[in-house]
Amino acid sequence: MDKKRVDIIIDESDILLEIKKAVLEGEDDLAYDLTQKALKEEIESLRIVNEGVVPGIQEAGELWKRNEYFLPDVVMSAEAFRMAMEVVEPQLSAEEIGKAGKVIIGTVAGDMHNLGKIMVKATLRSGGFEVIDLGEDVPTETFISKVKELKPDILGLGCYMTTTMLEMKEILKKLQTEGLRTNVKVMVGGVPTTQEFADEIGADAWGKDAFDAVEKAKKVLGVD
Ligand code: B12
Repeated sequence: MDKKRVDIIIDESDILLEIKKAVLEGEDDLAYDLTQKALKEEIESLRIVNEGVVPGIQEAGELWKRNEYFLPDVVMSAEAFRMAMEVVEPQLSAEEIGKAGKVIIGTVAGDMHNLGKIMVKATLRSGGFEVIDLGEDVPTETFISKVKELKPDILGLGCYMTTTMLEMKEILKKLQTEGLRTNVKVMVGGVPTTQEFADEIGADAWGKDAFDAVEKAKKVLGVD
């Protein structure tokens, strides 16, 4: 391999490492600037997300688990994650948004986590879906009324704590009793969820991560 090529590779992994560090250390402005720099240097947006932004928040989570990070540290990392994603998200958008279908997405009641949902939203858009984000801590009634009003192809539910998992079951039950269940596919995801859990509550699909979410969304709708 010639020297020039090696320099490029070293530069790319350096900046991705710097992004990871900025997210981990909750340096939101730095995370924003570095992400912009990475894009300017033509590093692929998906690499920036997968090798910089996501590992940063994952490591913050690990440190929290080991009691080396406290809640305020994770809050700062989350903000840096959000800022970096803000830069990269428009780059992920597909040319023809809405072609693949319409998705309503939201985090279930009692749960304020949204970073995973932000990623899923970005990758679904990059996969050609129109995505309407209802936000976090969304009451069951809001999911139901929005399904009635906006008639999405897919309802995406995110849940990030074991304590809020049962909200998903409630939403599915309510869709059934309101006669809406056959009109919409339901896709669930988030840390405590599994394929078994999705099957148990009668969801149509489970997404392991943001990329799997796009694949599963296309699969349940039968689009490529
Ligand atoms: C960042 C974080 C926070 C941030 C959230 C900031 C934000 N804006 O979201 C802050 C600091 C605010 C926070 C608060 C709390 N948190 Co918190 N948090 C985390 C942490 C470290 C990372 C979560 C994250 O964002 N991961 C990064 C994203 C990119 O990954 P992801 O969420 O897994 O998403 C991926 C997939 O799951 C999937 N996916 C996600 N959503 C969807 C949706 C669909 C439809 C599909 C198909 C797929 C999909 O794709 C995503 C991308 O690949 C986790 C630890 C962990 N290991 O998850 C704890 C964690 C989730 N939190 C936890 C707790 C307890 C709390 C608090 C209660 C703490 C407290 N004492 O106040 C509060 C909750 C407040 C509330 N009511 O919601 C616990 C939950 C434990 C449990 N009961 O299950 C965890 C597991 C930490 C732990 N080990 O104890 N938290």
